[in-house]
Amino acid sequence: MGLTAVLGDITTMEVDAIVNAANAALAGGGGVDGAIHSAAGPTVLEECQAIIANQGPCRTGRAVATSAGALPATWIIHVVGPIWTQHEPVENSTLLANCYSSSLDVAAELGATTIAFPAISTGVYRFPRELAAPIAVSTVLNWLSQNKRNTSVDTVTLVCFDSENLRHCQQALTDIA
Ligand code: AR6
Repeated sequence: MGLTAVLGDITTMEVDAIVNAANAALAGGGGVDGAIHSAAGPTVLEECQAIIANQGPCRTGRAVATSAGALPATWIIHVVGPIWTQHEPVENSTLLANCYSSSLDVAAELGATTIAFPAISTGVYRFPRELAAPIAVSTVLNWLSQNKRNTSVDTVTLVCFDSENLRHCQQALTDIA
């Protein structure tokens, strides 16, 4: 069981499930969401639209799964991060932590062993990166230690798209792990 941080493009990760930093409408967009949909192909957006038609918009911090289309992964877990300017700092932290724990809950329901996360909310949604990284690291480590006896999830990778996010994640791993 373990948590690591790497520099890379999440669309290329050969893991069971990758997490997408989506919006409430699961409508696709820019950033990692755009990269995932364009690499996965149109079937994933169709599945997203079916989920929205069935349940309405996704609440912040909640995760849903689709297949992964043309990606090497088997599943995409779509989760909506907090928009930094819409909440107080404490609520932002709770909502971001919920993104990581609810995605891991969904991964466990799917029976996924390996899961990769992007740095949720640290792009367009403007969550400060130095605050987001320790929340990601501590939430994943807590979830793994609380669920180690009864989960398929074994290996979690934080995929950083730039060296600044990687530095924050490595610092958080050093401080917390
Ligand atoms: N692999 C890994 N990380 C990536 C990749 C990639 N291919 N591309 C970007 N990132 P953002 P958010 C990093 O804006 O802040 C979308 O339009 C990026 O460097 O993608 O949660 C959605 O539709 C950043 O650190 O997501 C929503 O409307 C991180 O991914 C909205 O943006 C997150 O940046 C969500 O905003």
